[in-house]
Amino acid sequence: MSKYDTLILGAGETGRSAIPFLQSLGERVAIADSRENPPQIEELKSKFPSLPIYSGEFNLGLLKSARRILISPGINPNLPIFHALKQSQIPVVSDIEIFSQNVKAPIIAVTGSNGKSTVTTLTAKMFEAAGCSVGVGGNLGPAALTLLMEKPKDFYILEISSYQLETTDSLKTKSAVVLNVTPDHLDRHVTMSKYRQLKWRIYKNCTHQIYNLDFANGLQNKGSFGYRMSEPENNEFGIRYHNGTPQFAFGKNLLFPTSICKLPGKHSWSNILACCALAHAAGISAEAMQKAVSEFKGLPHRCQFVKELKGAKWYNDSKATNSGATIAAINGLKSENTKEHIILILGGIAKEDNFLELAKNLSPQVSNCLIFGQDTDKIFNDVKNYSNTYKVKDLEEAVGMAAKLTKPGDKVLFSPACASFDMFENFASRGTIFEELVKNL
Ligand code: UMA
Ligand code: ADP
Repeated sequence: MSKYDTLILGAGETGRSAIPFLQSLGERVAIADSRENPPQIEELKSKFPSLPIYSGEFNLGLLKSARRILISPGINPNLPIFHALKQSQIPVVSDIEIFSQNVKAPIIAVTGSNGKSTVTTLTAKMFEAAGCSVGVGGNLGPAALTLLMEKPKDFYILEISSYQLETTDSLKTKSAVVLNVTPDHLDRHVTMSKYRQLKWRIYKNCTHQIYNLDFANGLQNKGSFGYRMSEPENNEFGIRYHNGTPQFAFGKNLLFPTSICKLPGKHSWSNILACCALAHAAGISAEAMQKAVSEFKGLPHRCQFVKELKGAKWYNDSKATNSGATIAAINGLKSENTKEHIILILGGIAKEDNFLELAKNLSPQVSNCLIFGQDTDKIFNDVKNYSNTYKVKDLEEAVGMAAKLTKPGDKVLFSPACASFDMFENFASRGTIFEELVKNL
C-alpha cells in the first residue's frame, strides 16, 4: 500500500489550499517543495503539526510513495522526473482535476490568454444578479479547492490557466470559453500549437461550448453559442446598431446599449459578450446581465484610470503580462485625435514572447516607449523603429521621464507586456507601486 494517498507538490497557494480539503476527505497527505527552505514551512508546521513536509529537490522515491500526485501549476509536469514516474502509473493531477472529481454543482469555466479574470468576475456578478449563489476562484484566486471548504454554492465560476489544464482530465462544465490565444507562457509550453491545444482542453466534457468567432484559428468549431464584435446570427451574441447606437444583442434581439459599459476598449465589449454567452447557457436572464454590466467598474490593475496631471491622463495596466494585453490597451485608449499621444511604459520578463506585433500597433498614436527591466534590450530592438524609444533604469525613472514628456491631451499607459518577477513581488504590487509614484508626482 502507498504511504500517502496524495503527495502535494508546491507549498504555494494551491498546495496550501489542498491540505485541509484532502484531509477532510480522510486522506493521508504529505507536501513537498523543491526549494531548500520554502518560507511557508514554519506556517505549515504550526497549522498542520502532523503533516509530513519535504523540502529540497524532488526525488523519485518520494514521488512513488504516493497513490496520486497533486502538482501545483507553477511546476512543469514535463520535467524529466515526471517522465520517469510515468511507468509507475501514478496520476499527476492539478487542483482543478481534484475539484472536478469532488464538486456537486455545475461549473462555468473560463480560459484564454487575456481577459480571464475580468470575464470570470463579471460572469459571477451576472449569476449573483440573478439570485444564484456562486463560488468564484481558480487561477485568479482563491485556489479552487478553497471553495469546496465553504458552504456549497449553486454554481462555481472558475478561471483556469493553461498550466492547470495541462494536468486536468475530467473537468465537466456547464459552459466554457477560450477567450483568445495569443503568445504567452512560451517559456513553458514552447510552441503556440501546444499552448492552444492545452487551452482547448477546457471544451472536453462541456455542455455548452462558447466560441469567440472573431478569433480565427484552426481549432475553431461551431459551438452551442458564439460571440462576435459584429452583427450576430442565430445563437450568437454580438453588436447591433439601433438608431445609430451600438447595442449588445443575441441573434436579432437587442439586449442593452454598449454605453452602460464603464470599461475602456473594444476588448471589454468582447469580454462582456463572452460573459453573456456563458450566463445565457446556464439560463441567466438578460436583465441580470444588464444589471451586472452596468455596475461593474473593472478589476484593479487592468487599464484603470489613476490620475489626471497637467491635462494628461495616467493609466495602470500592470496586469498586462503579455503583448496581446498591451495591444488591447493601446487600441482601447487610442483617441480620434491623432495629436493626442500615448506614452507607453513597459518591460520586465518577456517569457520568450517577441514584441514585433506590439511594435506594429504603436504607430501613429504611441509617441514614446519607456522600457525597463530584465528584457529591456530585446523589447528595445523590436520596437525601436516604431516610436521614440528609451531604456530607463526602473519604474521610478520611467514615471519621472513620462511626466516630462506629456502634453495636455496625452495619456500615459503603464502596460508592461511582461511578467513582473524580475523587480516586483507580483503584478499587483507592481501596479500599486506605479500608482504611488504617479500620485506623488
Ligand atoms: N515550486 C516548487 N518547484 C518548482 C516550482 C515551484 O516546489 O519547480 C513551489 C514554490 O517553491 C512555491 C510553490 O511551488 O512554494 C508555488 O506554486 P505555484 O507556482 O504553482 O503557485 P501557487 O502559489 O500555487 O499559485 C498558483 C498560480 N500560480 C501559477 O500558476 C504560477 C496562481 O496564479 C493562482 O492564483 C493560484 O495557484 C491559485 O489557483 C498566478 C499566475 O501567475 C496568479 N498564474 C499564471 C497567469 O495568470 O498567467 C498562469
Ligand atoms: P487574465 O486573467 O487573462 O490575465 P485580466 O482580465 O486579468 O485577464 O486582464 C489582463 C490584461 O489583459 C489586462 O491588461 C487587460 O486590460 C487585458 N485584457 C482584458 N481582456 C482582454 C481581451 N479580451 N483581449 C486582450 N486583452 C485583454
